[in-house]
Formats: sequence, structure tokens, C-alpha cells
Amino acid sequence: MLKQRRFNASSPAFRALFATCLTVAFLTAACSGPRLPFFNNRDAQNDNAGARPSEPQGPIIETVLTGLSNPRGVAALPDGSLMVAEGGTGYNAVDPQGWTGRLSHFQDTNQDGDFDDEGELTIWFPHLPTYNTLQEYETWRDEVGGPGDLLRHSDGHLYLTIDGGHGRIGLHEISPYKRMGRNLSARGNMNGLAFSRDHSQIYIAESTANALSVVTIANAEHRKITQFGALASGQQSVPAGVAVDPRNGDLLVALFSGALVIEGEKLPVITGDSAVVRVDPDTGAITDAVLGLTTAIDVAVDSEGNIYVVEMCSGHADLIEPSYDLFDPDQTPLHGGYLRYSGRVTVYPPPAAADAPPHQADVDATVLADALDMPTNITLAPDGSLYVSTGQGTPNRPIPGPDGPTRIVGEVIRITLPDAN
Ligand SMILES: [Ca+2]
Ligand SMILES: [Ca+2]
Ligand SMILES: [Ca+2]
Repeated sequence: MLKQRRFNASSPAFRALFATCLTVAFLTAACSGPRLPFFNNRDAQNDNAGARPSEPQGPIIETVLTGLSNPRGVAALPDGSLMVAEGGTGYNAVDPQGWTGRLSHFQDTNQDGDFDDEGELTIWFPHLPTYNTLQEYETWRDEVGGPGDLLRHSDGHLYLTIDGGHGRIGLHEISPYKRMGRNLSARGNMNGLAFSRDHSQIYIAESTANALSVVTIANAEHRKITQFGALASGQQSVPAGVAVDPRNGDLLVALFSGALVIEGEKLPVITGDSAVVRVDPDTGAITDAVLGLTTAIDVAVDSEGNIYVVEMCSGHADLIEPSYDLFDPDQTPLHGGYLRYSGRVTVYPPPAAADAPPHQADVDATVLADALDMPTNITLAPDGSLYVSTGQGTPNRPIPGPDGPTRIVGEVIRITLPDAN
């Protein structure tokens, strides 16, 4: 069943942000500056034509896929179907036939708006690598690696990153006929991918190496664009997502921020230290685009230059020991490192001028969706809607939910902006 809700435009946080954005929209409209998609043609959004102006509607948020295991990259095809990469359960079986990372095609054949009906799922690759960083790297957090970001080329090929841990790493080319082809890069963890505007190259956010690089599809030639330095508290930057500004080819990169140990205390998240930066693909020059974020994990840019940011969570909670049994369904509900149900999607207008100061998330954010459970990836579809993957962590593990104990479930939500065409 299609679960649909409209973002609550009456929440105090939203009202405060809305007031800010109205001011921004008003100021910028006068000088034909950038505008948020949210507020274009606001009058057309009223519930009843002719009635007194009503409060503007928020975006529509729908759950289009549920019951997944760590959905990550989503590719929206021109026919409206989706390709979805899943990181799997994290159970690293000795026999590869037990691996649960997947790449699947979802078609809404009964046209009811979601992809969960009989016959709507076609699994292309059912046994891709999967592992949990808690067990493999003792991170004190429930984090699953496996298939990651996914792109669909204009010629029909797919490009999929796989992080299987311990050297099982690749950027794989997959033909439209379901053949796993070349591995274009076996470098460190490649969390985020984006095509160059002409689809001849793929930009890669290398989270472990704290680098941004580019690979040319034709010859697999690799070039490092830039290396990211430490963030405000001295932690590693951990680039997690990358997007291309279609107006000028600039790269927007989400810097997730790494963990810190201060006086023996493990701090996986430093609130407000995460950022989105703008990178010149030719020179590697870096400028701040959005500051004051927390765990920015992916980014998208629309044709007007509006920047959409996914933050995975707002803090850390309940770090767990490496010996913790993630697969015991009777465990006491624990967050497992990151605060569950505290992720969000926000949007920021393009800079008003080349030398404009960066946006500050605490004052400039327009919230499109919040209280999301550990979102990881965002995809801007050809029709302007946004697909966001949620539910990072061991599927079915007991966690605290907004209404009491619940379990981790991977989902894909669709955000439709009020005036998406
Ligand atoms: Ca359905
Ligand atoms: Ca359907
Ligand atoms: Ca991405």
C-alpha cells in the first residue's frame, strides 16, 4: 500500500525556516537572483482557488519501497522504473551464495504509485558482497557495507560501487543486458558517484582516502582532483556524496566528517561540523557551500542550482561493543552508534553571487523531510522528484523508534516538491 504523508508545514521548526526562506525568496526575487523551487508560483499552491491565501503546502513524501536491506544508490530510469542497489544484511557469509547485497529493477507495473506489488521486482544480482563494519573493523557502530552508489548512463550502462570490505572493492560497469563488466576503479571506499555533464567521466567521492577523483569511462584513466583537509574539530572530512551543478559543471561534495576520540571518549558525530563544499573540477579549488551540517552523507543539485542535502542523523547514541550480536532479534532496542530517526533532507538556493558567503544550515535550511531513520542516498529523478534511501543498519535489529521500540527496515521514499513540473 502506498504510504503517503505531507510534510507538516505547521511545525515550529518549519515555520521558523519558512519565515527565513520567505525573506530570502522576497529579497532575491527583486534582483532575479536564485530562488528555491519550493516557493515558485506559491499562489498556485493554494488549496482552493479564490479562497483566502492558505499556508503553503509542504512537499509530498511517499514510501515507494519497503522491506529492503540497506538500500543505497537509486537510479531513476526514463520510463519511471527504478534500479536500486542494496548493501545487504551485513552478514558476511563464508559462502558467497550467502551474500545478500543486491542490484534490482523495480517497475510499477500496476501503476499504483509504488513498487511493492507482485511481479514488480526483478533481481539482477542477488549475491553481492555485504559486511558490517562493527564486526570487520570494530567501529562500535552498526554500519553495513556492500553495493553503494549507482548511476545510469545515457547509453544504458549502469555503474555501481561495491565495498565488500578487506579489498573487495570496485566501481563496476554493468551492461543493459545484466552483464557485470569492467571494474573501473579498485581504489578505497567509493561512497558517492556522479557523471560529468557529457557522461564521459565519473566523479568519485573517496571517503577513506578523503579525496575526490575522476575516472574516464573510455579508458579507465584515473585522476585525483583534490584532497580534503581536516574539519573544524580536527577530524577527517570523509567525503560521502558528490553531485554536479548542471549550470557550470562545479562539483558539490558532502563531507560527512569522521569520528574523534577525545580523552578516551569515542565521538562518532560532532554536531555542526559537517559541510557541503563546492569544488572546481579542473583546479581542485574548494569553497564552502553549506556549513553547520551534521553527518551530510549525500547531495544533489537541480537545473537551477538548488542544493539538496541528506544528513544521516543529528548525533550519536548507544555505541555498541564489537561482540554485540547484531542478528539477535531479541536484543534490547539500541540506537547502535547513531541516533535513529534523526535524519533529514534540506535544500539551499544557489549562491546569489560568486563571492557570496556560504549558507549556514541552522538559519538557511528549508527542511523537506525530517525524522528520517538513517537516510544515506539521494537521487534527483528526471521528473524532478527526489528518491531517498533510508534504514541504514542491520535489517530487523530492534531499535528505539518515534513511537516506542521498532526494528530497522530499509525503505525508499519519494519527495515530490509542490511545484515540480
Ligand atoms: Ca502497491
Ligand atoms: Ca505498484
Ligand atoms: Ca549519491
